[in-house]
Amino acid sequence: MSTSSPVHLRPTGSALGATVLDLDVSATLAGEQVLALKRGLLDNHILIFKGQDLSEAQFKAFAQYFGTIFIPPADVPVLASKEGGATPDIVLVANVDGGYTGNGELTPHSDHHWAPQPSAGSLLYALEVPSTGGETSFYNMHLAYETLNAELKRRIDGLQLITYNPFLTPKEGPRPKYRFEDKPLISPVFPHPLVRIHPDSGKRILFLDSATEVEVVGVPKQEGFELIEQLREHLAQERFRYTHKWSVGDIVYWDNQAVLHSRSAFPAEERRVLKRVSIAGSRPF
Ligand SMILES: O=C(O)CCC(=O)C(=O)O
Ligand SMILES: [Fe+2]
Repeated sequence: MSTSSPVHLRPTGSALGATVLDLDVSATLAGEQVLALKRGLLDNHILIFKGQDLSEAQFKAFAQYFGTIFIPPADVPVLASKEGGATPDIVLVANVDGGYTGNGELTPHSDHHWAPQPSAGSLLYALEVPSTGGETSFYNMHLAYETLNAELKRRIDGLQLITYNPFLTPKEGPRPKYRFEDKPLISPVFPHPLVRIHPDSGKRILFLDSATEVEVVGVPKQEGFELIEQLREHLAQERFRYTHKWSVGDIVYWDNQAVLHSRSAFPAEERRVLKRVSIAGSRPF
């Protein structure tokens, strides 16, 4: 049954994010409600829904108000890709039951950054949460861009960045954060602007993560490395961040075109079970 009560948002008070008050997203939503959520996401970059109880079909149906489900090209592996490249619509993000990502820390990243058309957004739905740790932090990358000094903005506007696919590099050993060697390319690479324009809000976004191996196109290696180090130090600041402490029934919907997210570690002997749906995006510009 559709309902047309207005959508109320309560900002987190941090650099980004708002909680959507009293909305059951298992139901068919009214058009005005969906539009209010889409606008709310543009303004706040992440939306938090509390106390949800959804079947997988209901979770997918809710997510699909915001777009079709992300499917990478067969030769661009991502989290949960199977042999041959197929991906599930719903990714089990869990340290149990055959899920992905284990219980360790995850560094700040934007999902599918290395793909030709990275996902526009992702939704995580919490089913089981640990007593401590396993918090997810989100970083406002519009604010991170806007707070750079004018000279640095001028320097990076117009640069292209290659983010190398971490699912095509060896899992063992230290992972480089910048590509110095002219290693043979083991995958198709898709340079994207280091500063992208958000396709819906028009805001400028620093489109760089914290730790994946990257390379600034056409810039000498040492200079590119130092530039990226400087930007990574800048973006990690507390003032750009909101940290979500999960409760069972929470859904967080974030805009991969505007934020990074990271996760703190949690005890291996506790269960943490979330389900994720990612929404298709367009080529960054
Ligand atoms: O486990 C989390 O909190 C986040 C995992 C993650 O990066 C993702 O689901 O995209
Ligand atoms: Fe992620």
